[in-house]
Amino acid sequence: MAQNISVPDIGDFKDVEVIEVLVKPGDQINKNDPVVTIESDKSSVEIPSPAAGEIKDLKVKIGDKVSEGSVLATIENGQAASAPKEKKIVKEVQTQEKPKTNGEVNQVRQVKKIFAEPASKDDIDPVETNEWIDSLNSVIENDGSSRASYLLNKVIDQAYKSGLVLPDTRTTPYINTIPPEAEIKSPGDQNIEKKIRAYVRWNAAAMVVKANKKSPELGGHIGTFASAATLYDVGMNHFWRAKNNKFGGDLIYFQGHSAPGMYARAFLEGRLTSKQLDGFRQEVDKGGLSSYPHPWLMPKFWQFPTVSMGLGPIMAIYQARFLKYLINRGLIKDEGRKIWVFLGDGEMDEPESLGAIGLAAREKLDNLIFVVNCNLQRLDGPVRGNSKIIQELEGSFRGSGWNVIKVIWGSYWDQLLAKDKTGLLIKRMNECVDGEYQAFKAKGGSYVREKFFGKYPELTELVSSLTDKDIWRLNRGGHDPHKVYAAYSAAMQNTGSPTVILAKTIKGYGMGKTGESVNTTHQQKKLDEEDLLYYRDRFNVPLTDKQVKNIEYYKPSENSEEIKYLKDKRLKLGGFIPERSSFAKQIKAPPKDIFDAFMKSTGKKEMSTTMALVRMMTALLRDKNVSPRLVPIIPDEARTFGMEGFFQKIGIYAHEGQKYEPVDSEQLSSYREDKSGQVLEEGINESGAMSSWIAAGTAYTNHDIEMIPIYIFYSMFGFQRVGDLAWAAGDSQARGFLIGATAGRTTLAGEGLQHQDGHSQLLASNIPNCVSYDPTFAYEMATIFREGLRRMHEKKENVFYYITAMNENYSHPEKPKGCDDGILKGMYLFKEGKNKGKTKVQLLGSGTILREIISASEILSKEYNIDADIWSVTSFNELRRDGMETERLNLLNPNKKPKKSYVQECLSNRDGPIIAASDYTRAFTDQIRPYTDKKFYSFGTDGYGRSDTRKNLRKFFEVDKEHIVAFTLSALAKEQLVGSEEAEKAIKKYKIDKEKDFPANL
Ligand SMILES: Cc1ncc(C[n+]2csc(CCOP(=O)(O)OP(=O)(O)O)c2C)c(N)n1
Ligand SMILES: [Mg+2]
Repeated sequence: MAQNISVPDIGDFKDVEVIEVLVKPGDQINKNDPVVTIESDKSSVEIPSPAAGEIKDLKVKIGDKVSEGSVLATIENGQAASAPKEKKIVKEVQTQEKPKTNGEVNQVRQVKKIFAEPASKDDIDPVETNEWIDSLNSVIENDGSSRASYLLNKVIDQAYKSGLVLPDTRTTPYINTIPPEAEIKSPGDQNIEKKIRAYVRWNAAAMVVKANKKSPELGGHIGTFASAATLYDVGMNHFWRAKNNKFGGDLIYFQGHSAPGMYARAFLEGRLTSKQLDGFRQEVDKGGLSSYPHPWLMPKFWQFPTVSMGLGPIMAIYQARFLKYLINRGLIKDEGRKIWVFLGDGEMDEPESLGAIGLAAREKLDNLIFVVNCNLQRLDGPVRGNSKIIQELEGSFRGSGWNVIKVIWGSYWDQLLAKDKTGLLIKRMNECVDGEYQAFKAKGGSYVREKFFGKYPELTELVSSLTDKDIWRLNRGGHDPHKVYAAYSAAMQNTGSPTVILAKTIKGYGMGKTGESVNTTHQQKKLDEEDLLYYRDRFNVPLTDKQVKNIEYYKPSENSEEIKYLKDKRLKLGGFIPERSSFAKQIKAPPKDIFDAFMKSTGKKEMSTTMALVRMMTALLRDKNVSPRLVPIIPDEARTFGMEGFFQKIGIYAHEGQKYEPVDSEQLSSYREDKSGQVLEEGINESGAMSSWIAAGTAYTNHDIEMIPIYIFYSMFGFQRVGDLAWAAGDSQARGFLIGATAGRTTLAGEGLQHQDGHSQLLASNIPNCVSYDPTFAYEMATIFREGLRRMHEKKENVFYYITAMNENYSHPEKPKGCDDGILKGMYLFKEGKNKGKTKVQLLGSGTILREIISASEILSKEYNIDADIWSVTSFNELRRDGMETERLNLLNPNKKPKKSYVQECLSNRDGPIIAASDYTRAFTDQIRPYTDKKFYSFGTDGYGRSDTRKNLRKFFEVDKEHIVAFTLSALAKEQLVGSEEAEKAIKKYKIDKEKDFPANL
């Protein structure tokens, strides 16, 4: 029996136009297959079939207007009822955790509520105190730790109910989280590992010192890696699994300026030669090693650019989330891969470092492990001289729901802590601040005896049998491979939350007086002979004095136990790290006909380029190759850009699915969260969205799968807000689209100064591998977008695209013949002047201002008998790049016939001066000024934006058609091509206020 397919609840919209009919009579379709696409003035959305079956009658055609209930088609053999959209079943609801008790009634005697009073500091009844502690100990012994925790939780709940002020539980005492008894022991050979570590340390320091002998300009850091060597070594020997044909590989974000340590290890592994080490920081000639991790400069080695502090942590968090996204969408296997992130304690000051830790906990990213190297120092001095960075970070991470593992004290402290029955040692550890801890390691054992242990007679007694040397040897957790191994093991086991390891170390460890734990350590890049000999002795590096003086690297023979051990460890872990590779398959660019619809005129129908783009994305979602790889990323602006149709169609990624029935569940564009959802809805979080975009744009190397991220944002909150991340994206060779929507200083009307973008194109132009466009018409957008897909995802070029999209609705003409090449190169002749007028002008426009240019040309022709050639400039940025390259080539070949830049090719044989205008600052259009001999006048929107109507704004910034006409006449008058009185008349006619100040001053 035939059933109707009708329009479901589409919210407040009525009389919405059908823009695509996707089925015909006789088609067999499945439930939820799209039947038609409808489009309001803001967004387009597909209407899915409520049932499977054969299409019988089509009741609508393109151009028809429909509302809720309108019948679209009939379907036979349909099983489900049509009209009202079925109620969605709430998916992925997790079962409620069962109570652990059998409905136990709280039988505890109720006590009188009291007003909160601070906790007493004195022990007024030590016997009672001991009874409590004994009770706890006996529960732990007899019923286990889980029961003990349960009881404590109950007691704490009761205490809160009674109004007690409880101790601050954000932090735990200043001791290791893992007690010695619970430490998992390393299976490694400590003697060999110690030697390997010594060689890596030596070679890392030597390469920095050698480079600076060549030239002090080269710089480098010794102290950072010196403090982190053990943290890296334990990971390299025991934990980090490389990518190979059986496993996707762990991803390690190395702290930027610890790079010498990674090179030094790669040297021992035989991956780098001593000549390459000699080329540290000399990157201009081939073969040198980059100063910091830069995939752009060492594309087979480094994976993640981390040296701009704060970017590593936020990018890594979104990387971990994206890994789960790929797994949950069924695009890659879950292999238990981990993401390790190495950070400086000073780096944790960056807002980006801590800014996304809430998301990591919320998304239960147990594939993520942060290791913060807490050497207590940054560049100028202590990170937190007056308090303790480890405690501060513990509080922040615990508060956000992370698993925190503190690695503060090394094994030499274990016995002292075991002997400390009264808790006085822990009290002393708790009360000391980092400024003191730093000084302890700079000033030697007797100083520590006096200043640390000496505060309490009991502690002086505790270390009375230790020599000053013994006290000096009391090590910090981050330098103790046993403690580090135990922490890494625990982090690997943890499930349900991300882990942070807070490891206490010494900056410049082993550097002696000149560089250990002193405020100037960070910039220490030279070691004199004495320092070098000290460093060699400290770590027992088998080099002669002469070799030390020559600053030779040390590498034992290939047959030595150290090299065999080190290689064997890496072999067992699947290969070397870091290494960058890609085995991703290309994505075939979609057939031309997907884009054909955009090449035609829209007739009277008006739409914005944003709408055209969203339509293109909707069409791409029907292409079976492209569809699964699209990653639409939106920071809470889907409705602004008319993308709410995606919610239903492809779902919003949510790792827990949707645990609630959305308030708008009856509507077609209902908010649908799904474990396998495709849209990354990032909330109001541009840095996070950009980090997601980078993760998706580099999936081809990090996960061997080519993805197509499309991040759409308010253009003002793009490069300006996250410029450094965009730079890192370029370094990472991310591929994908950035769409600066609601673009243009006067096109986004009514939003004001902080919203109206007049320079994002210029910011984009500074990133060498960012290709940017400011298209006006749908066919330009389609041509550019299609080429972007082809270049990036089919040809695998390491570029990314920035395209500005506007929210101004207007009709779009048909694509003029033969302009594809010009659209992509940056300009093409949109319309030629009729050559009937008395003189001629070349009008160049980009984005929405091209339309003002077109209108101005009509006035010029009709009222002033002036012909204009109209050029649509899709990219002043690309034109400039071509111009610069051509000019350089010509200067280098003075004896050859000069080549023409593309701008010259277009304009040199044309008559009249050039008038160029855009919705960006004049610097944008001015970019091509050097590449033409003609008189060049540029107009733009220099100055702060402000809220008003588009018309008023264009008048204010002097980029409306009237100003363009008047300025053109003036320019022609200057060239003596028209009389100046004509220009004067026009200025009067259009009521242009000559007294008004230059907009940039207002
Ligand atoms: C965004 C940014 N600002 C400043 C710097 C310059 N810088 C490099 S290292 C450093 C100090 C780092 O201290 P910390 O994070 O504690 O690392 P450590 O060397 O102590 O391990 C600074 C300020 C940078 N690399 N990035
Ligand atoms: Mg530090």
